[in-house]
Amino acid sequence: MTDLWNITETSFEPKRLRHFETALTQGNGYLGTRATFDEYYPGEQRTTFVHGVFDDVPVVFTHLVNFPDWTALDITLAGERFSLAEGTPLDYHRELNLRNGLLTRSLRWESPHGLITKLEFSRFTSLADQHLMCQRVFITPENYSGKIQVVSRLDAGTDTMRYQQWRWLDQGVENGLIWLKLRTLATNIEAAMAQKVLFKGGIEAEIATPDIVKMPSISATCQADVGQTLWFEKFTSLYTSRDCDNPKSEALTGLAHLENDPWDAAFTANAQAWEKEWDRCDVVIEGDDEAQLALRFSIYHLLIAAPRHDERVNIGAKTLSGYGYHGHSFWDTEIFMLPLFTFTRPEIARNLLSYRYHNLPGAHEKAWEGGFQGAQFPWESAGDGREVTPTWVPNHADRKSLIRIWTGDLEIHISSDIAFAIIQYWRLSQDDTFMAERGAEVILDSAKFWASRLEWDPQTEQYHLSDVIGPDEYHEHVDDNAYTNYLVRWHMHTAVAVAEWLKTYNAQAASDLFTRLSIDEQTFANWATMADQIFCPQENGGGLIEQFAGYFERTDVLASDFDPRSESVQSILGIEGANAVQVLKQPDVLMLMYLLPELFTPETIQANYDYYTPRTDLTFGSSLGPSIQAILATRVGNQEDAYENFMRAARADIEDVRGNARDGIHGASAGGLWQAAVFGFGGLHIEDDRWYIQPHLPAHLKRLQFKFMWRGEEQVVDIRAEEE
Ligand code: IFM
Repeated sequence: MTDLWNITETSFEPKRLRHFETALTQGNGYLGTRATFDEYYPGEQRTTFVHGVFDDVPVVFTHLVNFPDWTALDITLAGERFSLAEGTPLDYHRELNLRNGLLTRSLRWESPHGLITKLEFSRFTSLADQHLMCQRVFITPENYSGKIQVVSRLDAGTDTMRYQQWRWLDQGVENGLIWLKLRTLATNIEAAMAQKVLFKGGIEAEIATPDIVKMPSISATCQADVGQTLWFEKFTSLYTSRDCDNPKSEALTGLAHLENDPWDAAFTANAQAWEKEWDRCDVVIEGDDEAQLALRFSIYHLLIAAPRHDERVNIGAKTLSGYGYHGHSFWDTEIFMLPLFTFTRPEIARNLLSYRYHNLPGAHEKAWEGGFQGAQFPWESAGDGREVTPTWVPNHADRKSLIRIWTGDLEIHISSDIAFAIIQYWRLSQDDTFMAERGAEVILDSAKFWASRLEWDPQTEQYHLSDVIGPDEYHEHVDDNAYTNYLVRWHMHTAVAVAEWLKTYNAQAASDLFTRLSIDEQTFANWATMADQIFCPQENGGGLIEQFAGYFERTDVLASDFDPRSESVQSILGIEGANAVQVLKQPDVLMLMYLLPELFTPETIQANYDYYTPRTDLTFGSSLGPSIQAILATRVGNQEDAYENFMRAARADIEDVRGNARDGIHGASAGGLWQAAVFGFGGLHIEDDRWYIQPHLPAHLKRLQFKFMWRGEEQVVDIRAEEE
C-alpha cells in the first residue's frame, strides 16, 4: 500500500537532484529551505528564503535573498570526507513526512577506501517557533574504528543566482553559540543567525569554534569504535529586522532558552502545530492513493509557504522553494492559492489580502505611471508592492537576443482578481471589520483605476479595453479579452455595492474613505452606468463567447495537432506563431465561467467547454490550466476529463511533468488542485447566504472528506460513494 503521508526517494539519482530539492522543501510560513544535503554536493542549490526579504538584482528588479546556509555539515570519517559525489551510497532512503514536516535521510556509505559508515540525518523547520531550525545526525562506523570530525557552520558564502545580496557585518562566538550578522545591500534588511550544537550519547569530543570570516563554525573531533554511534543535535535561529529591533540578540536568546532535551521538546511542539493544521486543512480521498498523496503534498507546500504572523508578505508563484519567478507574486495567490486559506485558514487569507492593502502605494504608482487614477495592482509584486515584472529577459534559444515581456504592461486583470478574492473571503468569513478597514478601500480604489482605464467608443457607445493580455498568455496585445472585460464589469458593480454597504455599516468610515479617494455618490452612479456599458462578448450563434476580438479569425488548430511533443505549443511555434493560432496557454473563457458561473447557462458552459478544451495546451502550456479544466469538466459532467486533468495538476511537481520543478513548486497548481478536489469532485457551491454540495466523484473514489470554515464555524463534508 502507498504511504499516504510520505514523499520518498529510495535511490540517489543525481539527475533528479534539484527536483527533489524542491519537492522535499521544508518551511513554516516564515522561511523555506530547499532539501539540499547537509554535506555539499556539486550542482546543488543550497537555499533558504525568508518571506519579505528581497534585494535588488539586475533585469528582474528584485529577488528573494538566499540566506546563509544553516544546514551545512562537513563530516570526515577516518580521514575521508563524506560526500555522495564519491564512494558508494548503500541502502539510501530519504523521506519527507508531510504530517509533521520532518525530513529524514538514512544510508550506509562506502568510502573510496572501503570504509562503511551508517549515517542518519533528520531535520525540520519548526512550525511552532518559526525562527527555529533543528537537525539531528547519527554516525556509526560499521567496519572500522577511527577519528570522526564534524564541522557545522553558518555559511554566508551563498549567493542568489550568482549575485551577492548581503553585506557581512559581524560574527562571533558566545557561550558556545556561533552567530552571524549581515545586511542586504540595497534594501537594508538586517539578519542574524545563531547556532548551537549538542553532542550526545556520551562520546568525548574535542570541540572548537573556528571563527572564520563569513563562516563561523563549530567543530568536534572524536574517536569512535566500530559499531559505536556518534550522535549530535544542531539548532539554528534566524531573525531579521523585519521581525524585531535587534535580530542578533533575538537569535542568541532564542537558542539560550532551549531546554535539556531540546530536540524532543522542539519536535513535539512542531508536530502538535502540524497536527492542528492538518486537522483543519486535510482532504481525505479514499480509493486513489496517488491522488491522496499528491493532494496532501500540494496542501503541505501551501501550508509551509503561508505567512501566519506577517501581513506584509505574499506567496510567490514558486512559493519559497525555488528561484523561478524570483519570489514574485502574481494572481496565482488570489485566484489559485487563496481559496484553500479562505476556506480552511481564514486568518492566513486575511494576512495575504492585507498585503495588497498595505501595498496600495505601489498600485497608485503603477496607475499614475500609466496615466491613470486609483490603484492598479502590479502583475508581479514583491517586497514593496511596486511593479517588478521584468521588461526584457534573455532569449535562451538565441543568446544574442532579448525577449520583450509584455505581461507587466498588459496583463491587467489582476486588479479585479484581487477584488474577487476579497469578496470571496468576506462571504465566507463575514469579517466586516476587515472589509470596512481594508477590503473596501482596495476594491474602490481599484474600481477608480478601471473608470480611468476604460476606453469609450462613441461608435459602439460602449467601453472597451484594448491592448491587453488575458489569462491565456499565448495571445498578447488583444482587444476586449472576455475574462478581463467581464471581471471588470463585475468589479465596478461590486464596488458600488460595497460603497452602499459601508455607508450603512459605518457611515463615518465610509465618509472618510470616500474623501480620501475623492469619490462620491456621483462617482458611484457613473461607475454603475459605465459597468453596464462595458463591452462583454455575448454568445455567437453556436453559444460561444469569443475569447477576444478577432480570436475566431486566428488559424484554427488544436493542441493535439502538435502531438507527440515534449514542449509547449509556444516553444514549437515561437511567440509570433502561437499568437497567430487559436491554441490557448490556459483556460480563459472557461476560467471566467468558473469564477462567475451565475452569468452563464449550463448550455453555454457546455458549448464553450467543447470548443475551447481541444484548443487548450493542457499538457505543456501553463501549469495553472489543468486544475481549472478539471473543475469545469465536473460542471459539464465529463468525469474522464475531470480526473485526467486533476491528475495532470497532481503530478506537476511530484512527477515533474513539465521538467521545471527544480525552479520551485507550482503554487497555483497546488492551490488549484485543492479547488479541483473541493469545488470539482466535492461540488461545493457558495450561493448568497448558504452553501451546498453537488458531488461529482470519479467512479473509482470511495470517499472524499474535507472541512471548511463557514462564518466562524467548522463544517465537515464527508461524501461516500454508494456501495454497489
Ligand atoms: O501567473 C502565471 C500566469 O498565469 C502564467 N504564467 C506564469 C505565471 C506565474 O505562475
